[in-house]
Amino acid sequence: MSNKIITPVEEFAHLLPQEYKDLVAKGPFFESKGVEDLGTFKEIIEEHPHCAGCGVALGVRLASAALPAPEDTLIIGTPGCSFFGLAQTAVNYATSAFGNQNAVASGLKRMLQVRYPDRHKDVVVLVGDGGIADIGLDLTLHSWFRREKITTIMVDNEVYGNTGGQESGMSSQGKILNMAPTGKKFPKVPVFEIAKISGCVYAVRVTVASPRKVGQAVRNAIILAREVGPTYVQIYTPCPTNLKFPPDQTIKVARDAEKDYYAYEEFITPEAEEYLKKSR
Ligand SMILES: Cc1ncc(C[n+]2csc(CCOP(=O)(O)OP(=O)(O)O)c2C)c(N)n1
Ligand code: SF4
Ligand SMILES: [Mg+2]
Repeated sequence: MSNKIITPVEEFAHLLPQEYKDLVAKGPFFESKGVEDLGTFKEIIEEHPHCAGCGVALGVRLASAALPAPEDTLIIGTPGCSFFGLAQTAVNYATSAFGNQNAVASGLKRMLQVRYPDRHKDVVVLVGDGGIADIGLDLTLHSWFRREKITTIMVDNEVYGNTGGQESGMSSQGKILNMAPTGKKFPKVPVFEIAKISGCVYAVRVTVASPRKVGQAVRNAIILAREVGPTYVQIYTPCPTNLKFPPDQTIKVARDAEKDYYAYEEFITPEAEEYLKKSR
């Protein structure tokens, strides 16, 4: 995309809302902005209808701030809470039927490669744990097996938040939820471990309690997906409403998990490591 597309023509500039003008003048387009710059630029997502203290909203905000080229990014969503904020993000966005996101992203990435052979167009799947670990698991895995050059980001709140609290494959064993009253009977689906052996060249497990690490992971993942292969970032984004903790405790819940079963972990292939070094 050229910045001519977003710059208002002089004659009509006065008709545009201030929000839009701010986005053009102070937004992250055509500039190198990241999570560490938050508070100094107009973000592509600034308002959302998520519950107070929503970890998913924070995960989506951090991932959005970390996009290396928002002007050349297409985000693919699917039903789930992440969808609330994403639908209002000032970046190209398409939704898919629940679980189909990686198939839709694969097709669109291929189409963009044909249409823009000389330009990187970043295709990023940004969806919930149910969308990836349950109904979308087969299509996610096959996109990795086929080495599709897309980034998959899971905002893992360990529950179906959007539909009122059913257990997800990513819910912890024993977790009691609104619609799992006797507790979940099996452990978390090991999507992070599966990513490492299914074709991903880079995979990171991280929580919203470490914003800079989230930003670095998302950025690396997107840059590597341009030429090296599929990448995966799994972000723990706890949901106060369904996991039933006070909304001002989200970061504490994530930090506690980081010290326990959600420790930071990075996987990278030698080829990806080499590519990242060259691109710095
Ligand atoms: C094919 C299909 N099945 C079921 C649904 C209903 N549905 C919408 S969102 C959702 C759960 C989403 O859970 P998750 O992916 O974990 O996202 P969260 O809301 O927790 O962020 C379900 C079951 C749907 N929209 N389409
Ligand atoms: S239900 Fe949970 S994940 Fe969904 S918007 Fe509310 S806090 Fe966020
Ligand atoms: Mg969920």
